[in-house]
Amino acid sequence: MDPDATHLWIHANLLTFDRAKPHCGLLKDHALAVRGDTIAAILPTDSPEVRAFKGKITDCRGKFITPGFIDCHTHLVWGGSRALEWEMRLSGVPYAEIAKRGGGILSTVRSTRSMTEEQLVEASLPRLEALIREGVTCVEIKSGYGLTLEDELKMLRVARRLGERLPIEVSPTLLAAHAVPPEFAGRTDDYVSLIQHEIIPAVAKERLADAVDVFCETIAFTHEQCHRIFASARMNGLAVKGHVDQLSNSRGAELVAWHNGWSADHLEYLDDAGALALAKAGTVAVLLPGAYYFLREKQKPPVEALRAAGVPIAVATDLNPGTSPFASIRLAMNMGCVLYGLTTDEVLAGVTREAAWALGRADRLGTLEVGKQADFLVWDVTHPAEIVCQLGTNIIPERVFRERTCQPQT
Ligand code: DI6
Ligand code: FE
Repeated sequence: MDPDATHLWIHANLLTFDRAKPHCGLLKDHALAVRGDTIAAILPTDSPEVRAFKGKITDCRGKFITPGFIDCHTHLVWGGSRALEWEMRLSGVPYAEIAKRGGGILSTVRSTRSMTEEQLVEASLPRLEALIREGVTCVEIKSGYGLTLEDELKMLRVARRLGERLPIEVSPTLLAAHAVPPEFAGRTDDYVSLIQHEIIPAVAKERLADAVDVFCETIAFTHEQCHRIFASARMNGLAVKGHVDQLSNSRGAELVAWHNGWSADHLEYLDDAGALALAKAGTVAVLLPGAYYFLREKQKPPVEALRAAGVPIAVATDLNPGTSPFASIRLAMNMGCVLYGLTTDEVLAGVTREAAWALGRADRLGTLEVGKQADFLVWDVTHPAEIVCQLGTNIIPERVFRERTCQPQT
């Protein structure tokens, strides 16, 4: 074992998510050693090196350890509230009709534009704290409620500041192509040009985002427009991902795969050709059952086709004020099982190993492996399925983020 290891967790059931092993890569009664912010060793608890260890020891008494959870698709920075719109939807007014009356994404754009960076940080903190309490150690945060150069940069700075305020890693994503802003009504191509030639280069120059996302849909941006945006992203050294094939099949998954994207998200209308394209490119399918639930959709993503093609599947909250207003990764996992028919092993891998791939961070995050970042969770459960089935309880006695133990705040 690494002689400089400082802290050892013993008698743990480790869910390593080693791809070569079945059932989440379970290692029974093992010890996990940490040096600095890195996993230094993984050994059976009864090995001589563990017995000889002189540093700090935590006895897990058979509890489970997983990698820190990764929520790889959120829009958690926003201003205002859409609760009244939700009430209207409950009474039967469709989402598209609300948007036509000036609500929907554009209502959040108005509120978000009117707020300062500090106000947006304050408004977003409780949502991020809720994710942290449930074991999230890395979160993707999209812009997309600014829709001007200034306001998109503002949102991305808020995302960065949130990562500085709380013990969590933030992966920021530019989503300027979320909706056509009112100033560009009827001139979508001009807005796309602004994104290509001004917004993406400015974001890349200030290193404010890792990736560029789009909403590729009949009600948003066309396949062709998204292609232009992705080409600009790649020229500027940013990764690509997309909201694709959610409400119709616009061959969005193929487009993301063609650009070697990190992930294709939603995918309710994905077909076999799309699934094969994702598999070939190694693009992760990110499933978002929360939006499906809140919109009372009927069309489910083709889980069987994704499995058959060997596409890695991640699960995320899609936390946003309109279609997925909940800050709970465990509820998203539960919905993945109950609504989409995923297995508990699949959703657990979907918020660890596969979510790390979806954020281009698989070299550092997502599995328990020597050399990876020491982000992990101790779970007070007798079986991993309890993490997914039992909601609302605080069953994480210890959350370790880069070697610092941060008790989930209550
Ligand atoms: N992600 C989105 O960005 C849109 N739907 C989705 O699943 C809508 C977000 C919103 O209504 O604010
Ligand atoms: Fe989304």
